[in-house]
Amino acid sequence: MKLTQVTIDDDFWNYYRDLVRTRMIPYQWRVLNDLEAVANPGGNSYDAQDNSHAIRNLRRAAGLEKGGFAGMWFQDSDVYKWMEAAAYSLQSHPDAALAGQCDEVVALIAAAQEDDGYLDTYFQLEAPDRKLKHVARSHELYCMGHYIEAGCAYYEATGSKPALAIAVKMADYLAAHFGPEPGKLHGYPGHPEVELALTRLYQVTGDRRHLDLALYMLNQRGTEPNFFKAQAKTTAVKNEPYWSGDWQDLGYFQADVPLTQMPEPEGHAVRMLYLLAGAAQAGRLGADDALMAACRRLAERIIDHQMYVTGGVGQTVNGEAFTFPDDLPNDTAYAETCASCAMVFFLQAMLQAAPEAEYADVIERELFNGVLAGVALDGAHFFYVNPLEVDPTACRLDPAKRHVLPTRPAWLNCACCPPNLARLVASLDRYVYLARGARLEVNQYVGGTARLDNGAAVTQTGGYPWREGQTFTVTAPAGVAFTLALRIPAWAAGWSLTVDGRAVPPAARAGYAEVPVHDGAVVVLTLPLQPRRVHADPAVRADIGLVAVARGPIVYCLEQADNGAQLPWLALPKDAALTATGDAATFALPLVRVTAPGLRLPGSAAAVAAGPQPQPLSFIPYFAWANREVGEMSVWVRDTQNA
Ligand code: FUB
Ligand code: ZN
Repeated sequence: MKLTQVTIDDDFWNYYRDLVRTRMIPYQWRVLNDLEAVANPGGNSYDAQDNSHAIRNLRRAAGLEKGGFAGMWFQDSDVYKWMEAAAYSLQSHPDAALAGQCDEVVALIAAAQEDDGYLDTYFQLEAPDRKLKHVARSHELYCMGHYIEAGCAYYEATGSKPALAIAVKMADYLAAHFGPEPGKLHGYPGHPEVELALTRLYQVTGDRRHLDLALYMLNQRGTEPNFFKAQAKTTAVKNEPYWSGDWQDLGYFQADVPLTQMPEPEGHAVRMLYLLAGAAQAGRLGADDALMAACRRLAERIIDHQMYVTGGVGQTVNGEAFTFPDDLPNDTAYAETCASCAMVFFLQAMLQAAPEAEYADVIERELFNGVLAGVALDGAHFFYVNPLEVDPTACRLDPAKRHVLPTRPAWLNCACCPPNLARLVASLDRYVYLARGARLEVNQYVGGTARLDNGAAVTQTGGYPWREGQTFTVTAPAGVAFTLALRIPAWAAGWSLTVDGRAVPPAARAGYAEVPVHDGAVVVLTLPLQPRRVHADPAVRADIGLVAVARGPIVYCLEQADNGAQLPWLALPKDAALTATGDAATFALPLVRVTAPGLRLPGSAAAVAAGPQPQPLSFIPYFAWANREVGEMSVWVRDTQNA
């Protein structure tokens, strides 16, 4: 049984998918073409200090205008991720004008690509003699990888042969320069991404050489003699104009040991996760058991010890990196939006390899929390860093918190996150179902319809994540029967199921409730959505004595706008009832708040004698924070004995 089509029609996700289609894609197009005033020269270094110039760089590389390169040296990837988002959007909403823009971009990219397949506008415009000389830092393979993904997506959406041809030509270039053969670079990129892209190209073209190159790069990484060290001794220089400074240690690049021997996730978080995403895809497609075992082990280490309750990953601004197990500081967290996107790419590949409800749980956590927090409800402001605690004064005055912004800028100097988020939300349909044999797994609770190659269709409806009760209605040709495997989230104690109106005993196998279905079957799954308290593992020093609030998959936070200033003085007594309350008025999309009778602890020496005073607490979903006036925010609140 295979999925032939998944459509989405869901109250919650329609808001975000419409936002991507009607706001983010057009807005980002204008930004990439320098038509939006995003520059903020006086702002934090995370705000855009200048316009994007990304399309202009391509025009210049194509010889359509004169001039050099501007922006981050991997800026090409912003265009490619935009194009990938547009491709997914076209798949669900055909739009001739957008397709026309994409065709223009494809023609521009084809004109900028060199005859041998190379494309990286920074090197073409600024340093043509430095191509592939410093692969640890250069991002050439990162950019080409992002194009390959975009080219595949656009080909799948529209059948564009030119888009696919560029990708194949790039892959041929890479195969001509990397590999075990004498005379080639026995290496891999400093920023993994192309490995995942090559697996995608393999799936589109069926050409095994693409998968083999991905596997080569993945298994070569971190072996001796070390490729990065070798380039450092020969062609790489310490102070590249695009990235000066000391040689970063190999762990930053996940290149000190092979992935199969890496004990803990290490180094730059997004690189680590893209590496794992590529390894999981290549490992499953190439039946590389050692890579898959490494992916499973590292997934567990990340999920259990280096992931925030919001799904955020990457604890420190220094190297945008992992630190060590159970170190999860809330107010200096990095938790880049791209890292949450990358967790989804990685764990989806793991799920494709084998059903593992926990991975689908984490994907859900990322989607509703870590990912969505990256974009404002207007679709035109973006977080790069996603902290769990913010004091705007500290952001301004504490140099250790410069990376933590209390409000989303209109664009970012390093603009990797906005188009990453756009392409993920636009491709949400890929994450809802997986067909495996005669079993249709429902991994995400998102309304819409899944069609199967046996002629059956499953329509999912319901008010998730706000209201209980998801309904699955099956239509199927006579004689067609299959199993619906419904993920039971780990938080869903007390879940229940009815089939054709009759309650069935709730039994889950490896995290999935399995229901045999045929034409006309109606299955209703009730995942209880009463608000709950969440405590961190006691090993997490930053969260000792604190509690968070969640409801279903949504993690909540306190904001100053609802609760006043000095959030650390607020406390949630252990016996305080948590109440879910609909709020359709405050934000651009209706949501559910959680309220509780709380306490405000004495805020001055003089007030200590009076003791804690009652204060109602109002929690909003974490993804919705920073959409009103600038103020404090905290996910964790003091956990006190009963009032
Ligand atoms: O290096 C390219 C992108 O910039 C990474 O993926 C992000 O983490 C940021 O460092
Ligand atoms: Zn990013």
